[in-house]
Amino acid sequence: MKLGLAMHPEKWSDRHLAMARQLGCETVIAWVPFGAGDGVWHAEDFERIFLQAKKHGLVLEGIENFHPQHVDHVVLDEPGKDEQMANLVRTVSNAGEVGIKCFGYNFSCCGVQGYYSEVNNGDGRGAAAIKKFDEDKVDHSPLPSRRFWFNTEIERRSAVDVLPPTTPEQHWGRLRYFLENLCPVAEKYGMKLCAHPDDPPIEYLKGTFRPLTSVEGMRQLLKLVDSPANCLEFCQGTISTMRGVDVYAAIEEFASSGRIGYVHFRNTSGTLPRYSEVFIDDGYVDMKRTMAIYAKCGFDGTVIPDHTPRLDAADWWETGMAFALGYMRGIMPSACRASEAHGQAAVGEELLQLRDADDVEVEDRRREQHVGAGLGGLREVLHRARAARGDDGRVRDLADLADEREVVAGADAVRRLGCRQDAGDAEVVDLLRPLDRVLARRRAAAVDVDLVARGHRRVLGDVDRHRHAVRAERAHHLADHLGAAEHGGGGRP
Ligand SMILES: [Mn+2]
Repeated sequence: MKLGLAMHPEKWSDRHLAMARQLGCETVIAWVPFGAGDGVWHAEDFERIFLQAKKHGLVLEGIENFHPQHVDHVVLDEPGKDEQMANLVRTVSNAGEVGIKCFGYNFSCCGVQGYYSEVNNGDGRGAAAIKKFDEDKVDHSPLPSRRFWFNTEIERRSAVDVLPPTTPEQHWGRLRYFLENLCPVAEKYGMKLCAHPDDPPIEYLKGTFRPLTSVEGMRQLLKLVDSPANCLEFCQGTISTMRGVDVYAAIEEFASSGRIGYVHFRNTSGTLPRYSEVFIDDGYVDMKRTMAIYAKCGFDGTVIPDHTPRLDAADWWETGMAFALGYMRGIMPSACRASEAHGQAAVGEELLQLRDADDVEVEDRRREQHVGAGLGGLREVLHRARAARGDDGRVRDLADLADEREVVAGADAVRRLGCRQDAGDAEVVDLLRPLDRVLARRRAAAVDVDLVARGHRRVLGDVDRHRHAVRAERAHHLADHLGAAEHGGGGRP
């Protein structure tokens, strides 16, 4: 699991990125990072912020939300939706090119509405201002067309029209159209398209149907289009306000399914019909218990703080995020804090180095893939090691922790090997020794041998392929050399 921070474009800065790393974050999520532009977000833009995050030791793990002007015709089923859809495919593909792993979205006509008291109410702890919701106080009058999604003012939309009502059939149909077009391209890049549940989770708001207001709705979404890219932006805060929800069971179900892209980690005072968004340690949900469930289920994505009450601080957002991140870091089982993310960060770094090099060749690209697959195998081993832990996330057996470290060391070794053209056979064997040790220990303990062996075999297979490539290259050089000598040249061509 990785600790991360989401940043709105006005907060995206070197200073805040440095702050995120200092507070223990390993990843960062960029919230609607760019303007509407020409209707597409481009790879150069994604790359620019990816590199900026990297400069601070952070991986840009995800983008949260499309620009409202890139998606409004699709969500509202209006003329121009096909052109928008084609552009969305390009945007997702461009993000995939840069290696961004999650793309969050909120497929909602009117977004977040109905919170009646956000500032200066003093109803939170120590008279902090908090967001409050009461179903009886919601204004259901239709929303001006201009204020599509999240209260965003869209100039080019009509100032006089209102958003028409929608039925469940209409809305699910639009969502299917959206996912059927986007999932294939996201899948190609191993990217997860992550749906945020409808906040507040009431079925109809301002006449428009909202599909993701219950656990059943989220299940239905995942069944709507059968693709590993069809995932959730698991807003624990919103989910914990759903009517009659068992938030712990919901986490267990979705985290086990592998369909959570990343988590919004937030607490609330209760469920519908009325609740408030209290401090992370002040709500009805046992946050430590929820964190342990993600860990137990092998969730290895990013967990970010979500909203914060307004504190009496020079910068309430910064202070609120720092408080939540410290709390989250404190309750995150230590064994699943860093290791894997470091591996991923390192791989990301290599990709960048390779891309930056002038002479990136096909063989380099192929080697990247092999190393990536090898790391996939190691991750599987790590998951199993973690699954052997207790519900409280504590390591049951010290040997597990030792194994984990060795697997990480093995991953590093394989990664280094991937960077080196000239690694010899002896060196390869040497580099894989940590994995052999894990395998031997697991065999002795008769635990998960098959799985560890499978991961191990995958790594060996990758290394083998790499070795053949190196050998072939050497043979080629040698032949060239001999050929040159035979013809009296003596030197290398
Ligand atoms: Mn959220």
